Amino acid sequence: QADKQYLAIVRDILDHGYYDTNRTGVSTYKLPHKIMQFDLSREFPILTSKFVGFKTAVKELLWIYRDQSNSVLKLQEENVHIWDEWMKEDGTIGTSYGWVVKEYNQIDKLISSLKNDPQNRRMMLNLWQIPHLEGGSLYPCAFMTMWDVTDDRLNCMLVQRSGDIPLGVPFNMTQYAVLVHLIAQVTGYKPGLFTHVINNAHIYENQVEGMQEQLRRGEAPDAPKLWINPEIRDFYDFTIDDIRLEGYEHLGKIRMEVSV
Ligand code: UFP
Repeated sequence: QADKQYLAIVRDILDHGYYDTNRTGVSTYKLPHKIMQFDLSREFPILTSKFVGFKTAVKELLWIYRDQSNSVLKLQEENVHIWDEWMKEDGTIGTSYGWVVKEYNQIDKLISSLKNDPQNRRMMLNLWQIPHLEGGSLYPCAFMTMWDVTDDRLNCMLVQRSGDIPLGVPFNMTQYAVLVHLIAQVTGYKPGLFTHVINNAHIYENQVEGMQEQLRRGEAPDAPKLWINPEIRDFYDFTIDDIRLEGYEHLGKIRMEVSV
């Protein structure tokens, strides 16, 4: 199911995408407003048509929302190097991501609202804080989640302003699905709908071949399952060892270029 929705977007961009320039200097094929929606009670959204670095994705997620230090060195200690080239002199990525989560106490406010006032319609995590954008190393891509409780289920909509469909999006969809599971567990709800909205969905022209290979592959027969340590009741107690993907069968890596 995850592969089907994802690969439908890939096919649509390759068949009908508009070719245009952008900040990086490498042109893209792009379509506006692509949306995926998953029922987390039925499936965990990770691609099987290629390998996705689940551990790395979850480590980055915990770094942003649990650790909140923005320290690139801390990520490096865990063998994650995705932020290396954006590290500032102080060893952080400035006033972005974890910094804005911490500055506005966003996780505690969300959890408290979900527990005490679940019909509140103002529940969100928002990394797009205009006065602090310039102080950060990179403007956040997946920048906002909005939360809702309906029929004892926790639903979440992720809004991503800019999505590198081959590399960024498989990573982002999986890590935010994990976040919904984590928040659901510590607030006592069952995970519900996860909707992923991508404003500018693009494939860089040097990634087209890799995407065509992935389209030819299809998907693995069995979907993996997410395991979360059921003992954890406090969001800040989660470690990478409490979150595992079981039975992840995939059709192997596909090398594709990243444009920065
Ligand atoms: N990108 C993602 N997801 C992320 C992230 C970056 O898809 O989580 F940090 C991609 C989107 C785009 C580029 O291709 O990185 C960022 O460039 P821009 O700021 O010009 O949108």
